[in-house]
Amino acid sequence: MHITDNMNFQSKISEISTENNSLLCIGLDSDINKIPFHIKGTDNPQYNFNKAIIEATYDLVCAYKPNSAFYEAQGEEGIRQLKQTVYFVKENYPKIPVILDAKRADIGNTNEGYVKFAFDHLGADAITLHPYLGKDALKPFLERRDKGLFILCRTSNSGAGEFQDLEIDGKPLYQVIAAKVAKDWNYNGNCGLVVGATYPKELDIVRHIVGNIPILIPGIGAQGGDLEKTVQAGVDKTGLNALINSSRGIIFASTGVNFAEKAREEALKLKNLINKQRRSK
Ligand code: OMP
Repeated sequence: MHITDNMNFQSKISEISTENNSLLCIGLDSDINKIPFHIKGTDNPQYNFNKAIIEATYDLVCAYKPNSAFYEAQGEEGIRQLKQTVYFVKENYPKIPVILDAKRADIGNTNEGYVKFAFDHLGADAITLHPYLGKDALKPFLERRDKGLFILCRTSNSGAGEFQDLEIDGKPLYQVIAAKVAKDWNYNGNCGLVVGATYPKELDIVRHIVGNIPILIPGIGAQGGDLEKTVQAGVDKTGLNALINSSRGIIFASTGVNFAEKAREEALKLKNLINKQRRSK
């Protein structure tokens, strides 16, 4: 067991964000069809690809976020390589948390199964969750005080407002979720929210509602989110607790043999741009 296994997720994030001076989260969305040809032909292509990306960027990030979809798509081979990836980070860079992006949630006893898979089998430090079934159903997750839970609040997609903007007592649903999570669900200090970088105005509102809880912010890079506005709106008063994710924009910066080097270049560029905005807030 690593020393960091006893720390709660928010402390882990604060520690590594400070140590690496970074709010950058790299999304390990290692689509088998997009990984470089010379890696695709190896025995564990998704793992080998991830390992190279991690070795090239571990000093530039505050977290890694593999999206389960790209591993599930490869069946049991993919799941095995997802687990290998999580353990590679745990064993070599134990201070860096791994967020499993799986967007889970079901009724309570079913969630027990998801909890076991994500945290006990795969070894992830955090997971993304849907809020739709409510606090009671999410108890098996909420009770894991050693893990981080990122609840979807305002997603990055263009149709996000279809439900998330529906008003309840004059307030859009995403704001109701933000307030619920921060004030009611976070009794173990393990909750965070997901807000897309494509909605900086909404991100600003959410940050004001929730104080200093961690916000995972995808949508920079391939989805075209505005970095300057995102950083200004996303960080808390101390300039921390925003995890700004880019997946394709970094990991597929090049498909040549130099892919890891190029990923590092992109990651460094983004990390520095984030810090520049952070300082000017
Ligand atoms: P890129 O667009 O390639 O940077 O990837 C974004 C990643 O963040 C993907 O894994 C998405 O599934 C995920 N994501 C969003 O893009 N939008 C959201 O609102 C929420 C997520 C997420 O939960 O991470």
